[in-house]
Amino acid sequence: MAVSCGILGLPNVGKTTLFNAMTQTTQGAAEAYPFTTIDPNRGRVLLEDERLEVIASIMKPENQICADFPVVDIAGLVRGASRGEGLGNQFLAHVREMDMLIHVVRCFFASHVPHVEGTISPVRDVEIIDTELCMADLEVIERRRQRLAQEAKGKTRAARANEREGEMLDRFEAWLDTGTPLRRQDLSAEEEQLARALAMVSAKPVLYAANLDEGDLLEPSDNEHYASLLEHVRPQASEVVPVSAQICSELAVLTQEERDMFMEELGLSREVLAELSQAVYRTLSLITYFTVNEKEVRARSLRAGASALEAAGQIHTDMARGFIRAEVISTDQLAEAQSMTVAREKGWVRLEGKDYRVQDGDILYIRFNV
Ligand SMILES: Nc1nc2c(ncn2[C@@H]2O[C@H](COP(=O)(O)OP(=O)(O)OP(=O)(O)O)[C@@H](O)[C@H]2O)c(=O)[nH]1
Ligand SMILES: [Mg+2]
Repeated sequence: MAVSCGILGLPNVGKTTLFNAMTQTTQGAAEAYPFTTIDPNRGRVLLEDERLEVIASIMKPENQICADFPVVDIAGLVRGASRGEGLGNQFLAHVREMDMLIHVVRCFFASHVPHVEGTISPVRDVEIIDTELCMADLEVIERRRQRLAQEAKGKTRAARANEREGEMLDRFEAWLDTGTPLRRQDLSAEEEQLARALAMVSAKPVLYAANLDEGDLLEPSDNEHYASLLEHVRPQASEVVPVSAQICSELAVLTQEERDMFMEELGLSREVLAELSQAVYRTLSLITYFTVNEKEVRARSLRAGASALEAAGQIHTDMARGFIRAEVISTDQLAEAQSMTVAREKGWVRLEGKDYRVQDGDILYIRFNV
């Protein structure tokens, strides 16, 4: 599934540092001055999954292939961006293309890294960005209204069709005027569709990455800024993941052995980047299923609630066209059986039809005929 995830936030909060960590590269320039990033950095995040190893140990394929998703490190956004301040509209154009946003919020001190607002204050920073997103959407509404009016001129049929959309735009406008992003409203299916069609930036799901000093990573809630951010976000549906972009970017380019040693030195038991990727999947409501043959075991991402037919179409269009049945077993059951033969004897390999809702951790073998 080609879902893309954009990294946004004020300048100098550690967006590029986090991008480098997530993509395990040193591709983006991360410097202690604002607007280091102008053109977006683009990369892919590999989603490590222990279940691949479990399946591989039983099925012995030649290769293991992780699921991955594209991530884009966008230029820093400042107060007034929706009016063209900073990199303004250029920045917002990139946000429009994204399916979700990781909003990096600075909680680290580092006196050598200037903050564009002068002080560390995560809640204020979140509000600045939310305001800019709302203002950008208000502008979209304005332009859309002009367009609808023009289309409808002298045509009663078009005027009537546009009326419904006009009503929805009125509701959006009233909400946005109060400074509340559309993602925090309970939108109807129709409203959600319109927000998506117009690429409303404040409607995109957000995940907060609280960027902490390395010393605070062990006990994030000891950091007062992190605590205030949590409190602020609590009434929203969004998650907050504590990270230290700096440490993660240093860890990301090490070998597994070096990484284990470094983490032990830091007293760190959590795989911070894996937690972040998992939160991305939850935010996008994605699940992981697996396909396996002699050549490879492969993790694939799918929208939660999607059918076996959709999964088949994602693997190959022929598989969807000639779909007969899906053979399904959960990773847990395969692990318990320790072989497909035993699993079959136990009746754990089920035959499912095209409407079967794929579950997280399912191993799918699609039978098809074209
Ligand atoms: N101490 C500390 N410094 C950090 C951390 N993350 C980033 N920095 C530093 O903050 C500065 C800015 O980091 P960048 O990753 O370039 O920030 P950015 O948000 O991409 O900035 P722009 O591209 O200018 O908007 C660099 O000097 C980083 O080394 C962190 O977790 N801890
Ligand atoms: Mg940057």
